[in-house]
Amino acid sequence: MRDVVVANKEILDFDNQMQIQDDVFPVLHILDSNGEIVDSESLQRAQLTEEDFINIMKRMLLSRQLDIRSTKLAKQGRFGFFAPTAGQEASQMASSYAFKDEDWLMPGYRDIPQIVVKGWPIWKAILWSRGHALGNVFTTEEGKPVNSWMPQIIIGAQYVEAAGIALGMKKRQKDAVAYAYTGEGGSSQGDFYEGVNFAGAYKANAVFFIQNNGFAISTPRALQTAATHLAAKGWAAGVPSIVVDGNDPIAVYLASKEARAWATSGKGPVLIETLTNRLEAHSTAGDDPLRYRTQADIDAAWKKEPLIRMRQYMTGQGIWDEDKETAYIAEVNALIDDQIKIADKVSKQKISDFIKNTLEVPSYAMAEQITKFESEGK
Ligand SMILES: Cc1ncc(C[n+]2csc(CCOP(=O)(O)OP(=O)(O)O)c2C)c(N)n1
Repeated sequence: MRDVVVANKEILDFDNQMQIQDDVFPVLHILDSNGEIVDSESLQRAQLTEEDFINIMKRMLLSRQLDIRSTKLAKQGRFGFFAPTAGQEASQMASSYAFKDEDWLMPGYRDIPQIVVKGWPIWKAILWSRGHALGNVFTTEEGKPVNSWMPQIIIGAQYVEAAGIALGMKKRQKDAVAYAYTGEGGSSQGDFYEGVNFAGAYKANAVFFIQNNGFAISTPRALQTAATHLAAKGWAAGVPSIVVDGNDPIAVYLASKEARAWATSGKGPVLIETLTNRLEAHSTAGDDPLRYRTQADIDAAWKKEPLIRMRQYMTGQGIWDEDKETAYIAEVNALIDDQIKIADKVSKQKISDFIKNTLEVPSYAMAEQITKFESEGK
């Protein structure tokens, strides 16, 4: 038995406790920013085949191209809402690669690429950005359901939704999970804590991601929470929680895969904090990052972005090269061109339809508005 006097001293040593928090949340990383493997045992554990590597690389490139094209369309006024994703490709694409069609994705507004790789056509994503009702139909081109909730705009709310769906899966003994993404800002919302706590209490099949990209719009992490490790917020709910290098696709994939296995085995949820960086503006609606961060900070972050290291590693392994990348980027851009045409051909949503789509049974005031707009042909 420990000397109670020493233990009491430790308990009251607040500085020491802060240090302990640092020590218990080391960062999982496997592929460093130079494209070198720093932990070959974990690489083996990930069991990624050559095909998997190529698929993850392609998904990350698809996401980057969607980001570039969406930003351009937004500047031309041809897009609606867009939250840039550059820098978060490993955090979003390597994580979602670990999940299956039957798993339910609970995305935030920045998580459009995860829905697209689940089979949601890009033209629907474009319509969603424009606020068109058809953009909220989560089916593939062939009409098969895509297990994704609509991107959540209310920060953190998807955690509560995920907890409920995950409990349903647990009760029905499904071999599936609900996986939800929020940002580090979202991890300060009430819904976040309630969702993780509920899922933890019921040992529900959930995997929660906090994409710590450094900023909640213009507010840096250190100003919006004193928690240096957001994963600690999962510990408070008794949930295994880890911090992962969010620019390392292999580490993110391994963490996600193991979290899914844990959650489907009946042991309850897992929380993963991915350390990443939002390389662009918060959204294309007028945010200027240079008002709250320096160009030098942004330039340094671009050097650590996930595509560079994945490209270097795969090229060294002889499974990727410049020609393959150029050809794939051309293929993706041709696809995006087609998808933009499809989206542009869809007739504009009438104001009356917009109101009709808000509630299944319109309120009295809404019914009045629908009649008014319809009478004006709008
Ligand atoms: C409940 C709620 N409060 C405030 C907002 C306004 N808002 C939109 S984005 C955002 C910042 C979110 O930051 P973070 O969770 O870190 O995600 P990121 O945008 O960096 O991906 C805020 C406060 C909102 N959408 N919902």
